[in-house]
Amino acid sequence: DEATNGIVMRPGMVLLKHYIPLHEQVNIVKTIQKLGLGPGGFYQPGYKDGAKLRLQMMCLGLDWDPQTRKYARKRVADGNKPPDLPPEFAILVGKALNDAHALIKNNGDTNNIEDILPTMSPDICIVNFYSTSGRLGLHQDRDESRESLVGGLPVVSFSLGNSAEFLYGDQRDVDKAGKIILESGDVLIFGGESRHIFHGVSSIIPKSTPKFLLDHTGLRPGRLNLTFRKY
Ligand code: AKG
Repeated sequence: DEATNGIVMRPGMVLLKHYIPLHEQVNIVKTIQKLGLGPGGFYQPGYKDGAKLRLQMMCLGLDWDPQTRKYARKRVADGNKPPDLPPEFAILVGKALNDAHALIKNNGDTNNIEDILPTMSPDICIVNFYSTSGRLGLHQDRDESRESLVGGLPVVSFSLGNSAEFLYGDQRDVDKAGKIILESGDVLIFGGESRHIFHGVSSIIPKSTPKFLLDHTGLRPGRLNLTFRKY
């Protein structure tokens, strides 16, 4: 789709701006709100040293545990099974990857598109909710299967609600990191040679949720982020 407003940020890293239509954002938020209140829903996880993450988390498909850094069928903290990944979410991820491929080709890259940004069919998703004081330190996503990581299968991230200042770079160094603003409806993809970038959220921008989304969901002040992956 030529109309997709996207930016190829690095090889394998694509930002699709305002990609998810508002009515679709409403549907996603409502689904997350419903799942988030059920068993396996939102909780505030902690690290091994006892510190709490500055966000609420819910996993879909498989549980990811910040203490062991492993995926499992059940959450260690309470034995709950994570909700299944809604199929309509996976369809949106496939569509975003197709549009990212079109964008890369339009930019004139003649290499095999699957080498630059492999296709990925998600089976897991980590959902984070950041209140306006939420944040997440620079880290790599490297707990998926060996095949997924070695194959450079992308992480596909949906941003909803308040905007966030998002950092990314080759090192765990805030001063050397690039900075972008992720707004509600943006989709960020990092795969191929960008699969192992360090990334994190340095701040949430208050009162930046689109009014339509607030009015139709009653979303609490803050930001929802969904990162889809293939285990
Ligand atoms: C993660 O879940 O691994 C993230 O890095 C989330 C990033 C974000 O909230 O944009």
